Amino acid sequence: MASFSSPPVLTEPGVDQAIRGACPHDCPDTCALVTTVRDGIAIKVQGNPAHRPTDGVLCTKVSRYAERSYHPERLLQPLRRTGPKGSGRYQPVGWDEALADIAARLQEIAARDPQAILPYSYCGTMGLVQGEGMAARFFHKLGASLLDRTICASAGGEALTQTLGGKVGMKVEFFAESKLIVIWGSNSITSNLHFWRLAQAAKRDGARLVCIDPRRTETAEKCHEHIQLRPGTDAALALAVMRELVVNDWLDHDYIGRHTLGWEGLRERAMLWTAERAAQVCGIPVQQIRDLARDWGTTKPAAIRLNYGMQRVRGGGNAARAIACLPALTGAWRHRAGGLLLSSSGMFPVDKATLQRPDLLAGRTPRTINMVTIGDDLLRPSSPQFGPRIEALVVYNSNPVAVAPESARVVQGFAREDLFTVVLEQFQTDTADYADYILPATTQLEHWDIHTSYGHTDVLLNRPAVAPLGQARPNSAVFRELAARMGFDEPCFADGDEAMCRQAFGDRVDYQQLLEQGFATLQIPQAPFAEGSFPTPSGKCEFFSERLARQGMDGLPDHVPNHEVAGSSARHPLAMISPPARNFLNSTFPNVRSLRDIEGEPLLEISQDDAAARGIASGSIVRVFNDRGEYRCKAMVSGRARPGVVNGLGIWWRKLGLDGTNVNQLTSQKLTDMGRAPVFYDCLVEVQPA
Ligand SMILES: Nc1nc2c(c(=O)[nH]1)N[C@H]1C(S)=C(S)[C@@H](COP(=O)(O)OP(=O)(O)OC[C@H]3O[C@@H](n4cnc5c(=O)[nH]c(N)nc54)[C@H](O)[C@@H]3O)O[C@H]1N2
Ligand SMILES: Nc1nc2c(c(=O)[nH]1)N[C@H]1C(S)=C(S)[C@@H](COP(=O)(O)OP(=O)(O)OC[C@H]3O[C@@H](n4cnc5c(=O)[nH]c(N)nc54)[C@H](O)[C@@H]3O)O[C@H]1N2
Ligand code: SF4
Ligand SMILES: [Mo]
Repeated sequence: MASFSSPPVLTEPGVDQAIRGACPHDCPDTCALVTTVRDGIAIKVQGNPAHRPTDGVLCTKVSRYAERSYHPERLLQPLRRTGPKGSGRYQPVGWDEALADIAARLQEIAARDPQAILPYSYCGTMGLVQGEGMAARFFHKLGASLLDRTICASAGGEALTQTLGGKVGMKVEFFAESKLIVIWGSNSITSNLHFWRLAQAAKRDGARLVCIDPRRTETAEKCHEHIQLRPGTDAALALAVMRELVVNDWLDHDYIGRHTLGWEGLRERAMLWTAERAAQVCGIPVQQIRDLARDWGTTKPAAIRLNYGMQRVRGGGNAARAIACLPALTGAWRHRAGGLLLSSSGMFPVDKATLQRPDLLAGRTPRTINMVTIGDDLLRPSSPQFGPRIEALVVYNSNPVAVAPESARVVQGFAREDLFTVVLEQFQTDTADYADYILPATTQLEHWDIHTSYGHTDVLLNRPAVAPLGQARPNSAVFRELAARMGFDEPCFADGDEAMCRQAFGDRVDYQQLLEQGFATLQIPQAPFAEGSFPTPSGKCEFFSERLARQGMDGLPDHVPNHEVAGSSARHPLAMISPPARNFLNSTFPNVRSLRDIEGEPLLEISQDDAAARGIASGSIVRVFNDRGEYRCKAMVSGRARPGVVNGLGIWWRKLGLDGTNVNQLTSQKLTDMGRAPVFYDCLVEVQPA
């Protein structure tokens, strides 16, 4: 297995060596790491002080990355199932035997119809090589079903693309110079820590911070103003702000005239949203809306840090579109410290064609399965509309049994005895418990990779710091081996991991610089849209989207109510949101003892009023339920919860929960208005003492 990684440089006994790397996690900060290695063992993982966005600081979770990598429960050898699916009973098996059997099983299914095979992956690592690199080449050549990777960001991503032309926005460092920062749908202290440090710098310089969030988060608490709206009502708020901008003439007419499209229509739409009407829908004081509009209309430079928390509801796409219109209305983009940032990932010139080789499909057009509806899709029989029943699933970089919505259906699907499931994992997760084969994966300390970011604009290189633990192998190595066993002989299947790191950007990024300092900064103008030049078809900020209209959708943003509107069900009167816990990264880390100890146990935050009405005391066990399922956890009566809304902090492993479930037992497989994304925060429940 020499091909997957040039081994880490050996050091003299007792001498420390520092290896530069990149945090692999699905976090906008994409920190640059420095791992200290002594005698072949990683002894600490720290932030690289030379990398400005990281500034030498890591979050608590990744400061414990060595603890996670050397965890006694790391999977270190391939395993074959011996008990019933879900039982978690396995016996060790050799790599050769496992790979030979897997290749034979996949080949047999592919001979009938390769679309019966489905890859299932997300962002366990954000690396371009261990993510959709060699894996994509393999599944393209195989002709497997394609996976629509929508579970996180596709509603907001699509909204941004329709409005601004792509996942583009402000350069994050200039938030430090803003005079007004609106943190919209984000708990920065938890999930975007390095942005929070910039916001703090701005605050010290006199900036006003406003947070828009149904939960009173630690971030909301530290802002000057907290607008605690009902989940799924952000578009109503944005439209009412627009109306105030119009009636008070806080508009930049010159910018609107030269750099936007569809203002007449949007203006008309906004005029329907009086502050009073929006206040009713959002459940907030009228004055807060007026104040937000005044702040936005009269402060320069003003910036919005939008984040994905606000788009996990039915109208998430429309809401992100409405908010993305606000900077153009006031000409905020003119200043480098003004505008908006949701994601910067569209600014990276990744050579996907070389990395993922979609040409290996050779004219075939496999069906696409939406990862959000994996529960239903695993249970679907063959049909002319759906195509063949899913017979094999290869899971890597993801834990769908814990993270996908409506877990009861997901579990039922994974439990199918006739489904052949392979899971590449570092730990025996809820998903791994349903695998026929579990293949041990390396961690970021053990493999090469290269990274973009969705919160800054630097490319990062990750060198292996230590040799793979036990028999663990990188994802790339597994797919390379499977390709060889299945007779795929294109030269790209022989590319090594470091070679793939070089291919990811070709000569568009200075690889020498990556080797030398671990990161390379993209050359991007400081205020990219000061003179318009949006990457939309019109080159303007598209308030009206011709492309949406052509798809039969509303060309203008509007408020689209939740699927499950609070108050619409007497049996399930409470809205539930399930944002991430500070010390986990989605479902990664609940098994790291020191972090689990900080989080404690699965909790449901409930307001004083809602708890009293139900006879629920803080610390007691509650039953949270709706028609999709039931979940037990501890209640915490808390000022963090808005009356009418409960917060079920995620994402615990099901097997660590009180009754072997987690919060996704309650969420639905319904989709957003745009981007075919999940609606984790659009979910009605009732809560009772257990
Ligand atoms: N520590 C930690 N960091 C993480 C993660 C993690 O699990 N733990 N997850 C990572 C991932 S995958 C992602 S996608 C990013 C997510 O990054 P963010 O989108 O910033 O995610 P959250 O911190 O969940 O912030 C979402 C906030 O949105 C609020 N919210 C819920 N519904 C609504 C709504 O309808 N409107 C508004 N305005 N707000 C709403 C929630 O209460 C929550 O405070 O974070 C990443 N970083
Ligand atoms: N209720 C609710 N559900 C949610 C969310 C929510 O806010 N509320 N958030 C959603 C969001 S934003 C997201 S992004 C998804 C996240 O869903 P996932 O991307 O599935 O994220 P994780 O749960 O962190 O699972 C990643 C797994 O990949 C593994 N892994 C890490 N690195 C490697 C590697 O190099 N190789 C292999 N083979 N495996 C590796 C980790 O051990 C981990 O088990 O969850 C979604 N689910
Ligand atoms: S999870 Fe985020 S904040 Fe923590 S080290 Fe990784 S990139 Fe940095
Ligand atoms: Mo995410």
